[in-house]
Amino acid sequence: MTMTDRMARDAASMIGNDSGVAAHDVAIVMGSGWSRAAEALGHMRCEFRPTELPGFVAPAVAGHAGRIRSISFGDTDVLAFLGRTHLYENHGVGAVVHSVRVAAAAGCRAIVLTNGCGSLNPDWPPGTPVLIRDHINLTGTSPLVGADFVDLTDLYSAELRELCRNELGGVPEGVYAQLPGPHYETPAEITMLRRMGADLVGMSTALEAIAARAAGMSVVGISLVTNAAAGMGTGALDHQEVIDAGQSAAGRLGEFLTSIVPCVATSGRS
Ligand code: 8IG
Repeated sequence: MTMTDRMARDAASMIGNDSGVAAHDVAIVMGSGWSRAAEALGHMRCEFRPTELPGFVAPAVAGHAGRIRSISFGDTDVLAFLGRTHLYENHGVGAVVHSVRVAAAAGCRAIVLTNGCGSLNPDWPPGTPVLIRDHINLTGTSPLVGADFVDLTDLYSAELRELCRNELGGVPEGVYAQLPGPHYETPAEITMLRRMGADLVGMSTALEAIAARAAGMSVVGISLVTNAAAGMGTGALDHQEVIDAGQSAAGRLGEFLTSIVPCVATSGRS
């Protein structure tokens, strides 16, 4: 067992001890704009700061709350990560996927990865939630090392996407491109990404999805469009716009999560 695996196992056992939950069902990672939606999810059993658990690094970005919560939601035991570690923080790809590995060690069979992102589709303005159908990993790296040839053909489970679409009604699906950041794109890069087949662009999620699949979890990805991608909108991109879009969508995103978490949990149990 590697040191990172050991830290994930130790963090998971601390969560298990404090929550009294032997095995959680579903993990949710709350990205930019999503943290307030966690409040809709139900009764909080216990909460940790990242620095209280092995292997987590303290969050650096305004709008990324940085808490780990065990939540009881109906029959479902949810492990919610409010905020994430990004590749651009330079703690390495292991730190980026630590939450995912803790979720797997805590028993989660499925994970919902959320993010805020830029939109390359003029039909999807800020405030639009989009299911991730597939991704393009442009980080140049992988959370896996060695001869770990994980199949990613159906990474964002078609079955779970169908369940979510039925539950949510009319939510669009798109391809998410993960770039390393922390800078946003140039308009020329957005043109390139559109030609590659990307609909959404951001700085997270793809590496976590790969780690989740490698750990045997089902994966659901949901993006909240917080801005038009560079050159697609009217002006410059700024972080406040991202925070504002999340805050005004928080209520809807909360309903969104409460309606899909039971579906995701049920499918994870079978
Ligand atoms: I929120 O437009 C958010 N994150 N790369 N580009 C990239 N990341 C983002 C963007 C965006 N918006």
